[in-house]
Amino acid sequence: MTFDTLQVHPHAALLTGGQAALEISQPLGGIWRLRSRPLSGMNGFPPKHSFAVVGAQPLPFTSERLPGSFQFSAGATRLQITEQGSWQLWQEDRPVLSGSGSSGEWLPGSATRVYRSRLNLDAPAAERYFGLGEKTGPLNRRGLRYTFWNTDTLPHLPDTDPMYQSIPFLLVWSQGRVHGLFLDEPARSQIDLACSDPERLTWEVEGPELDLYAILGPTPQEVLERYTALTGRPAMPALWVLGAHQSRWGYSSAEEIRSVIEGYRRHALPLDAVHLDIDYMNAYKVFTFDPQRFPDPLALAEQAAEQGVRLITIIDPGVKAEPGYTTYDQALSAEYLVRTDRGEPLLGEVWPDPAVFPDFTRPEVRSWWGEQHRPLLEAGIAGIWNDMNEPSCASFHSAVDLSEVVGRTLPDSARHGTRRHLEVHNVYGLTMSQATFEALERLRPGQRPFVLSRAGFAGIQRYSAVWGGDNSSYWEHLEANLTMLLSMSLSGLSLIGCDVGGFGGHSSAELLVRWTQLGAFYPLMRNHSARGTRPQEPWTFGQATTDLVRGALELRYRLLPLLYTLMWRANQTGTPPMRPLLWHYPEDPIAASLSDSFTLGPSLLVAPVLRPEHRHRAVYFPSSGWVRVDQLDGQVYPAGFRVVEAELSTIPLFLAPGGILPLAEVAQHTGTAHWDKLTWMLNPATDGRFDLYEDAGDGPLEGELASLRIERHPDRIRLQRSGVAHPGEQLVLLGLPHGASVSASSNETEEALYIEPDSDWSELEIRF
Ligand code: MIG
Repeated sequence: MTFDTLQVHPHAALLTGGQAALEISQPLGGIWRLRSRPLSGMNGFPPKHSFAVVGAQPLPFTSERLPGSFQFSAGATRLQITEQGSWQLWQEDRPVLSGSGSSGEWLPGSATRVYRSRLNLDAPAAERYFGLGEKTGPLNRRGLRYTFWNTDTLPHLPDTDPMYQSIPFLLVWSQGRVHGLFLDEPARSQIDLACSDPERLTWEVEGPELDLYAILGPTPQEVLERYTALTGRPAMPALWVLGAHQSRWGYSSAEEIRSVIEGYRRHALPLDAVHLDIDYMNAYKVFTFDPQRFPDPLALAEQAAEQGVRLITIIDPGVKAEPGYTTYDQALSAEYLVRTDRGEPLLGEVWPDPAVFPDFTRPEVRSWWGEQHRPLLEAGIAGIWNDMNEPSCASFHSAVDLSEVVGRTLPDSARHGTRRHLEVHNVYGLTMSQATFEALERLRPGQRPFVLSRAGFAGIQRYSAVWGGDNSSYWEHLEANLTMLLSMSLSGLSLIGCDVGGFGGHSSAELLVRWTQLGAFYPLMRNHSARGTRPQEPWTFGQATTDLVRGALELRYRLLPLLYTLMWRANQTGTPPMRPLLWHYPEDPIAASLSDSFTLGPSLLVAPVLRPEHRHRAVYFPSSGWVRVDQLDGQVYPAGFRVVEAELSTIPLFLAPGGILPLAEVAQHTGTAHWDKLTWMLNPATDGRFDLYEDAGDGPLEGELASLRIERHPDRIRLQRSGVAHPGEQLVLLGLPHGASVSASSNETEEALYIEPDSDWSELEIRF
């Protein structure tokens, strides 16, 4: 290829030459977009509908022609494209990426129908690769390759690929600095991260275009802030969503739901939501209840509400093809269904059999689907769980060329309006969640929607929580899921979780305890298990286990002020609550390599026990001065690795120097996000600050902040509070020398200084 022509438009530059065209733009500050496609006629680029990008506000930049190349610059960044088509991007004169893109080649071997486009980047040995959303394998993905093709996979193993979601976003780390690459192509694609060639990163898309966004850092915070400005910030959940959820594939009558709630309350176990899996439906017909087993859903929801519990129903995309069933009849007559390449509605088999599939890529189908939720909301259902939306399809009644079916899904050639399934497969779940989210917003104004989705694409965070699908009750999955969740966090997702206790297989008492302890830090905490496995409600494991699980659930409820604030931060800035150490310590190569611990927010280090019978574990402190908070031991931890104790009753937690941890009282379920009584745990080794976000717990984001500030001097500490006051506050200061004198009532032990200030305090001084 040789680019010979540069056209400069107000917010884009177009390079053309030979058969290729490359459009360059700056859709947001700090983001360069490079869109390649084969040159067709004289007009390079037809308008594109992106399902992922919602936030572009093109910025001006300068374009110049130099000898042998073209140069584009904005602020401290500079992009150079040679006439031969190779790309170089610099930030403050440091190279960020170099490579090239080609588009619209025929894929060898599949001569008739498939295009291929290809990104080709240098992969210097010092680079590490993070992100890619829900993928198995280590946090650093260098040396591996992955496919983006949403797939229903059961069970998943350490190397299972692809999984349910496709988030084609990569975070590239190089000597403590990071940048992001987002490939906005929902068609099937494969990324090779220095696997086939140790010095190359390639990304191949089965489509005619290559639409790449290069997102500058240099910190993870900046990259994710930009990426979520582009693809949307995570929706803010209602507070109850952050409470404990209980689910099981197998709850099959109203009676059983009542007895689960009753079991929770009888054992004084906190609970906010119960999920109704497929068995609540009448013959797997979505938007119906079985009249025998669930005769009065509204009464059930009301009884649950009296116990502070909400109900969530599963909704799958497969619609039973049964004349007389309204949802089917309407979809058929309005032509809302995915079709075969010969034009008839595609008939497959999922839970309903035969089943048809709504085409959620079309806005009119989304609003029609949304309307179907009315009866569920009228029955008091609080949230919707979207499963099987890769979409999963087990077999076909329509005549289908099986060589066109990749995984358990629809054939590549199926039709979504004018698009082929191959082009939009990966956004099926995203658009289904969009339909659901927008319906809940519309039908229940003033309440924040709760949608939980299994499949997803870049942008899913705008609409939906996601969970990691069908894990198993293996210790290995406890650990593997943690790595996966941290990858998801690095990919713009915030409201995430995995099935606590494991979905497939039989959990053991100890595994359930350790999983609940770690799950207390998942933004979405749900115990879920499969039909045919041993029950997984805590009390089925006996009293001792129930007590241990209660401890973990109570910890969860104590953490709610922190979690809620972190979800609000995610909503404002895209910063995820669960952060691998690399987030705050990108310059520390050891911290950047760890995925068996993480921080919840800026300063709470969580070091879960991931192995059976282990009562100790190694913890890495990226700096000195951390203090333990799950149990107070009076120690101040130096930087580096330490082995710490971890009895079965606890999960080791540490607070960074300057760290502030707000804790609520234990509760059986959530109320509002105004915390009457708060305990602030502080590590006043250095200055610090925490802004707590509080509001009604649902509805508009019109909250207020309560701020606490630590000012550290060699011989004294000043604490200041401002904003919302709390009727009952306690301060627990850790890691201090003994013999402090405080201007408020206090109590000192070996491990901590406890202060009870007046309810209207604004400043306190602690002298040594
Ligand atoms: O074919 O609805 O991942 O959470 O319990 C299995 C039954 C379908 C898969 C989901 C799982 C759910 C199950 N579903």
